[in-house]
Amino acid sequence: MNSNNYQIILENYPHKPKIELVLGDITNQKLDVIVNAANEQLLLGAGVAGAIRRKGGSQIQEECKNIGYTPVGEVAVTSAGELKDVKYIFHAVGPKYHSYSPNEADILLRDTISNSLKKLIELNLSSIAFPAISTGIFGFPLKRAAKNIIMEILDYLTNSPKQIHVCICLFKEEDYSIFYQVLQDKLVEN
Ligand code: AR6
Repeated sequence: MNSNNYQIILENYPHKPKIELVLGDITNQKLDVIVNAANEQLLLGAGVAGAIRRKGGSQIQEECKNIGYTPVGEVAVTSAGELKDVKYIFHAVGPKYHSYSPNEADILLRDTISNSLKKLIELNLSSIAFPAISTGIFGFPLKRAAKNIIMEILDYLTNSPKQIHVCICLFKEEDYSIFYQVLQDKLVEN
């Protein structure tokens, strides 16, 4: 597989949602929402958060400061600052993998996905890009995260009230290949 972009319309789901996998930097995605892999203090550190801070400017961190503490599994919303092709940043607080039992970590990771998708609908938006939340500094094993993230997206899409476009943006070719394979497996199972 050499492509760095894969898209599929789920024809047999209500409202025919689109799922896309992209290899690249999430701050280059032109969608309504970019999801940040955040921490509970909403301090924009390294990884995805660092890229958002660099390109989005200091306003995003200021807004995060005003919101303050956000529990693991939940999502805070800010503007997209200088990221002009994006309407909002959703700061989804993923679990630190080693702070929980594996099953608890799975549930919390899935919560970040479902809470982000709920918020997308609440705000009447229709496209969103997720990074592989928790798989960098927070240490979540990549394949296990891919299964949780993709299963939660597919579960949500079976009940989605409207057509939405969900992109998962991977930073490394190896991560992209794993997500691609997990997505193919889940689509066959469903
Ligand atoms: N675009 C897309 N994916 C990226 C990018 C990017 N620009 N940069 C890294 N990744 P991480 P976490 C991938 O560490 O594990 C921060 O300090 C990366 O390869 O960003 O949830 C926060 O402030 C990995 O697969 O998020 C928190 O304190 C995935 O994105 C903490 O890290 C997530 O890596 C959150 O840790």
